[in-house]
Amino acid sequence: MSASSSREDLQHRAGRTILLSHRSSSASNTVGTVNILVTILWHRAAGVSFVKLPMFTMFTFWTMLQFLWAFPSLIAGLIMLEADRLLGTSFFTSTAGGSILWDHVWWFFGHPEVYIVLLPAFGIVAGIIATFSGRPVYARKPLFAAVGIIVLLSYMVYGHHMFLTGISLTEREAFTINTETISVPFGVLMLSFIGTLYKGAIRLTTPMLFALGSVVIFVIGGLSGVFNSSLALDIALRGTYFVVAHFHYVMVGASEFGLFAGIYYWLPKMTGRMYNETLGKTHFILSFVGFNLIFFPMFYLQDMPRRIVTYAASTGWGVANFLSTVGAYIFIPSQLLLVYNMLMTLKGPHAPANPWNATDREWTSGTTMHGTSGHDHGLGNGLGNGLGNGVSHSASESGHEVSPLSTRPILLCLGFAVGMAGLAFGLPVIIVGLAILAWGVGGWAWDDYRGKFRLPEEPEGDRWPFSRVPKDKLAMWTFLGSEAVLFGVLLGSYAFIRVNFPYWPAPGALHDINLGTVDTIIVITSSLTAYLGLQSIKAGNRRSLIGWLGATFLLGIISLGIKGGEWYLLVRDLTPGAQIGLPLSSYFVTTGIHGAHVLAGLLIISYLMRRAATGGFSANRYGTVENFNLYWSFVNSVWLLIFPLFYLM
Ligand SMILES: [Cu+2]
Repeated sequence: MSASSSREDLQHRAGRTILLSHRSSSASNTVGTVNILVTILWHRAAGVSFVKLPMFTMFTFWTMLQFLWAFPSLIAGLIMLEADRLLGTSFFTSTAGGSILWDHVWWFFGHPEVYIVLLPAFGIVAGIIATFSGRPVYARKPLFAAVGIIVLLSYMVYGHHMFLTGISLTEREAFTINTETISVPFGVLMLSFIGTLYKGAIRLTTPMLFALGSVVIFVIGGLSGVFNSSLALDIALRGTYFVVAHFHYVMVGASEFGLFAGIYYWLPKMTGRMYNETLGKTHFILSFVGFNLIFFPMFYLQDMPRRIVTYAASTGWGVANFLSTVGAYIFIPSQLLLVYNMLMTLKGPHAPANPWNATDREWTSGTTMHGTSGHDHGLGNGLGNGLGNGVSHSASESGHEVSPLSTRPILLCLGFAVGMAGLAFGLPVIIVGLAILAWGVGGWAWDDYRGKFRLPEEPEGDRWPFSRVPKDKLAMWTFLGSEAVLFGVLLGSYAFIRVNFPYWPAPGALHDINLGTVDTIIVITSSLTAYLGLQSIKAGNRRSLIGWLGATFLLGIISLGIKGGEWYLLVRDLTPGAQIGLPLSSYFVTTGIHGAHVLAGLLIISYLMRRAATGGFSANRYGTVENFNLYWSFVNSVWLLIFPLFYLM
């Protein structure tokens, strides 16, 4: 093998690994999202309504809805891209799909992603501004609604990234108007911040300086965004440094300064010690000056194209670029001050319980996060501390120390990641990955059988509007909401391809309609058997539950068998090495992902049967069977969409 071809081979492998690990990280994102959303919906302390949530948690709540509905689009896009690269499908290499299809799928994720990065930072900023103005957050209710509207609009404006891709004029006009609308809810945010500051007793501590810096930078970034959202101006500004400046003001500046504000604000909470205020303020001044010096001059480079190595002196771009370079030499090294300050804090003077005289719960509960007697319903309510609460409950109420904490999920993730890397690096790596995965899943199931995760009921908090919904059911619904987007994007891509593809095969030409019909009847029947199983256990009949689960399992196997047979016949007729046409590309990927869901369902059924056999379910305990029914009906309903679209039309 020549040197260049082995390098290409390496690049190819690296690209594949990155692609696959992106997809697995998107999948774990979904699970984490469900966790955080259900925590916020179900584990609020008594009296904490949505509007009374701590600012960071409130903003995180909305951001999680963006995670939930934006990431599946990225996952679907990456699945199609992988299929193109590894299996020879032609989603993005054909003219009927191509780069426009990729743009749609990518930007449906990509625009919300900007707010996914920005909004949590603004949640931190909102809380900090209130604390250091000594005033409550101004206009909480409109603020809550405004963030919700931002989330909603974020899904509708993505086309402003596609003004010059050849989409129709009507689409471009619609996306211009949508995008400009988004400045209204952001205006509400700014008014809330200003209203909180107004007549406040302002203390310019390091967190407050960074919070205000974040707002100032965002205002500049946001205003420049109004120019970009105009179709006419975008045509002139596209691909220039003006866009680079806008993008960095919003994505980097506003978010990063909010993040820094949060680090300083909660360092005393996290470590129990105070950081050095003078160093913190120096860090702020250097960062603020450095950042603006890097990116503000770029607003003047409206004729300098992006992604060029060098340019002639006659262009006149030299001065602005020189200033940017100076700014970078100030901004980047000054971050070492933050690292140094954080390390020094570990040895710093002890912090009082509430050094900021803040009114949020994480400060007023009188404990620190690293302490052991934690009922921190403030910050922790949103992120992670729900678990900590669980520990203290189970330890105090069961009398002996049984921790529900488990390392198994981490093993599962590790195994999954290694296995995925194996797809690029060869069979031995896959085997190691699968072994770790099996160890993680097996151990997890074993812990579950031993009742490790059974926790006592928590005291009733504010669960509106889900007071009557068990939390695992809520989690299942949330998860299915995200799955609906995944299949929605796959079927949307089908529709896009179908509209643009010139010679779609007639019904019956590719797929056997009779076989599809038989399969559909089996699928519907399996929904019925699963439902009868649920009814049996509700009536307390465990044997009957096992019987119906067995029947469901069998029907699932038969359905997968039929699809396997259909796949075999289709693959047999393909020319080896040739690209797979769009109709079959779409069919293989959509039914493949659906089949994977059926397979996961079969695994769940075998788990349920085992648990039923060991007495895990009864007339008052059948929640898991009910959740499986939800999942199974969802997967089967998706088939009821796939069947007519691919077989009958
Ligand atoms: Cu955008």
